[in-house]
Amino acid sequence: MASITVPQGLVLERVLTIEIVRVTERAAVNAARLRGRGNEKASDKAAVDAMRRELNKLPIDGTVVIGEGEMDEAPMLFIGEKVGTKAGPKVDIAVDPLEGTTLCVKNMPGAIATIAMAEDGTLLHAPDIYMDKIAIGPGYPKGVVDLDAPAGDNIRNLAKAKGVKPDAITAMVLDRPRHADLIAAIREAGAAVSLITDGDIAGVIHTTDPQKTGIDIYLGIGGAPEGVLAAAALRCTGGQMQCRLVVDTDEKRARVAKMGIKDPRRKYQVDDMVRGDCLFAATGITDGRMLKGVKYGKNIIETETVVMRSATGTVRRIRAEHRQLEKF
Ligand code: VTB
Repeated sequence: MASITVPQGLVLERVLTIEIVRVTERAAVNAARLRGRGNEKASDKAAVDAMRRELNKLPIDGTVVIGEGEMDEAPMLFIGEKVGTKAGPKVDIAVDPLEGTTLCVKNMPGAIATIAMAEDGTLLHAPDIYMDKIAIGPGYPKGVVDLDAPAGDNIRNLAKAKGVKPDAITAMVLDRPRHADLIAAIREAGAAVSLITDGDIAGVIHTTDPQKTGIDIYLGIGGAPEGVLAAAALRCTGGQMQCRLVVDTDEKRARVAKMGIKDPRRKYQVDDMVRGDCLFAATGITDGRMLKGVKYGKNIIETETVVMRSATGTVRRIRAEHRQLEKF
């Protein structure tokens, strides 16, 4: 019988892949109970409490580096919070227990519960400010798009590399007034714009499978924590992403410095935001393009999760039927 070999010295043991699925499943199920109820605070709290409880059962010595806020605001899962049983590897944790709070409370598509786990000291410590982002999927030559190039050039270069006309390219962008010029420039170049109201982690991940999602490129300004989580997913699947923090006030400059970032204008690539081995998982809360939302039956709860592992590039989709409902 062939034996299973586990690479020696891997900090993120394979078994943690299934363990983080449990974490996002619980957060998603708890948040989904409050779908469509219009209560942002309660929905967030439901996801955060469940995620924290599950994280604290894991055999890891974890530190939250991307969380619900800075310590002085005293939220759960604050940046710097220690999680896990300590009986395991030292890891960095990035969480967004309810990505797309508005989507959840309005019961609109695309709310997810998400987490990334990485080797100790390898995740970018990003403050909760804005970040300018550009992302494309795997299979393109390095540098085919650039955060500092005009949007039209990026669309044309991407189209050329894909072997299509710009009118066959679709760009995903957050629907915000700040993106009016960006959207106009993309359309001017001939490409289609797919607007989302929230949820740019999924937005970036869509670019990794354009054949299925119809999204070739993600562009625009969203949250920096979401940027790091998306980078963790791209580190597993391949693909390119460039980001830069939007540091436009003295207050933000101070927060960036406090996080230990020396150059606030730095252009980050995927490997600068996630430097080591990592795992990424997301469970659907509401139905979305990427994941189905939580379904409640009489004696069953169903969830769908995508989980990725950078060491092997494996992407798994896990549809779970939960029958022991007390655990939620
Ligand atoms: C961004 C985006 C997120 O909220 O943070 C956005 O990255 C907030 O942008 O995915 P606004 O301040 O313009 O609302 C999300 O869409 C959801 O958290």
